Amino acid sequence: MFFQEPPGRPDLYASDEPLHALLRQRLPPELLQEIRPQYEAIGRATTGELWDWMIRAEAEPPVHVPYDPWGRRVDEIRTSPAWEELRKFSARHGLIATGYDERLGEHRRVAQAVLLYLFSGTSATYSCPLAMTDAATRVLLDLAPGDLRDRLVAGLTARDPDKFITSGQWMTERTGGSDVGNSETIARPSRVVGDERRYTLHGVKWFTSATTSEMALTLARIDDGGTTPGSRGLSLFCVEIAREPGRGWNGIQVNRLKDKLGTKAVPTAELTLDGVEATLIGEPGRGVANISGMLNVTRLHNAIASASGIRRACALARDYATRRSAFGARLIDLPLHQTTLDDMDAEAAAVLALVLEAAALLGRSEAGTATEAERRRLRALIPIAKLTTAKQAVAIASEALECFGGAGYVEDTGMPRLLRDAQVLPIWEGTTNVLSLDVLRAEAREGAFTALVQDLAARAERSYANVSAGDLATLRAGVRSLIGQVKANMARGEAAMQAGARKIALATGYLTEALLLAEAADAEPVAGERLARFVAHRLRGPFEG
Ligand code: MFK
Repeated sequence: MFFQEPPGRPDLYASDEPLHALLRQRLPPELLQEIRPQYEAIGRATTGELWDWMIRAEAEPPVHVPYDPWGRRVDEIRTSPAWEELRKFSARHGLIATGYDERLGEHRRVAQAVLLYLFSGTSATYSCPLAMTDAATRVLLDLAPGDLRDRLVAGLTARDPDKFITSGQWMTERTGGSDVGNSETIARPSRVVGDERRYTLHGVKWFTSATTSEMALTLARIDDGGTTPGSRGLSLFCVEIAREPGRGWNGIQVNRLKDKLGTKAVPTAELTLDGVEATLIGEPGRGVANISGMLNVTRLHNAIASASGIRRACALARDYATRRSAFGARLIDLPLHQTTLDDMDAEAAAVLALVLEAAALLGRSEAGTATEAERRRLRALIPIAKLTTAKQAVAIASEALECFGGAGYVEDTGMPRLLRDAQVLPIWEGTTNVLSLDVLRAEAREGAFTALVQDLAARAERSYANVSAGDLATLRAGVRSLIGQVKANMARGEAAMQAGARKIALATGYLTEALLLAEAADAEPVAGERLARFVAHRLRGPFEG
């Protein structure tokens, strides 16, 4: 009797050749030598404990216990022991700490991005609390009163699992997740403690991710006898969540957990804030501007999660193709299936190249070594990287399921989870359309898109080893066409610019990926083959060769 062999558990570091090449390109040899054992350890864990925790955390989703047996409101959220193991693993491997390790200078964000990239896809979306934890760290370091900063940052960046804490991000209200300016939560002044201005918060937060975190950043409208409407009335607050065992949370009620399409292990809740105490961060009325640093970090994390999910999907599909036979041959030996897998791998490499470029720019910006043009380029690249890679993550997850045939559609193979978990990536942290419009605003405010396109144009004019004349011509034509479309939209006015923003943003994302693959090809012939595949698959129309 025939039984199909399931896919194996590929080591996601050892088997990732494009990553090895990019690491050689991006990190100085001595730093790479120092950090490589961490990458190898996470790669091994993707074949072992991470994989097991991922399965267990998904199988034991969070449970909300509103009352104790005697009727007291306790609002406990119980998560799987595996979720806790993922927290400890994150601390031990410095998944947040590395991004703040000053010793690494401008390389800190690339070094960290690779850790996260290796971890994320096998983490049951523990990448979500990590994204928010990283973002909170950035905001507290940049804006928080000294006492609050000193109290929390050490925990957020701890490598010791006993000291490591995580942060939530409570931004979305019933009024919507994109148009944050309509938020209704009110902040009433309560007291001053040292250098901290404390308020009590009153309102409903409709989506709060990783709700079991020890702290959260949130927005509220200060009411000191009246409130200011719109985003100019919103201020940023830090809630330190005091949970007394068996006695609920101070001033926070959990209305219910969200029943989501995917990310089943992540505790996402609807909360009523009923007088919870919070500390003001930054100037009153600057809440939306003050969360922007946070959004840039979480959006980069989102792109990393996309790259990681894509890579895992490709690795599983390729592994399966070595085990599954049909029409008298292993799938891996069937030319059309081989082409499909190679195209997927080329796209995975392109996405990773884009993610590491954004991480490199963020690292340079934070270390103070970025030029003014690089800072502006980063401002446009982050939303473009987020929106482009998220769309690719959904497409590749879908393709990977198809590579498994019917088994890809059956829950207990674990494959459907790839697609469900990918689908959140274009939605949270700014949808494709919201981010495309963000690029327009970044251009209007600081010429961010111009800086990005100038860089692309300069890259397209270079010559590259291992890149065919035809591919280079396509890239050059792509940049010219992009500039032409932008000019045409501008000439037709604001509505046309908005209507065309998504197409422009995605085209810019794909072109950036392709030009980064060209750069990689300079050092490595096989990257030239990946570029050729990516150009044929993504940049040329269906009737072009
Ligand atoms: C694996 C990864 C996991 C990630 C897990 C995350 C789970 C958490 C789930 C969530 O929290 S999902 C909710 C996420 N929500 C969003 O991402 C919000 C999406 N909406 C936007 O981004 C809108 O564009 C925005 C709310 C910012 C629009 O609001 P406004 O009030 O119309 O903003 P406006 O006027 O454009 O900008 C206000 C200020 O912020 C300006 O500064 P100034 O006042 O100094 O001029 C802007 O320049 C600044 N700003 C806005 N966006 C910025 C920015 N600055 C830098 N970077 C940005 N991205």
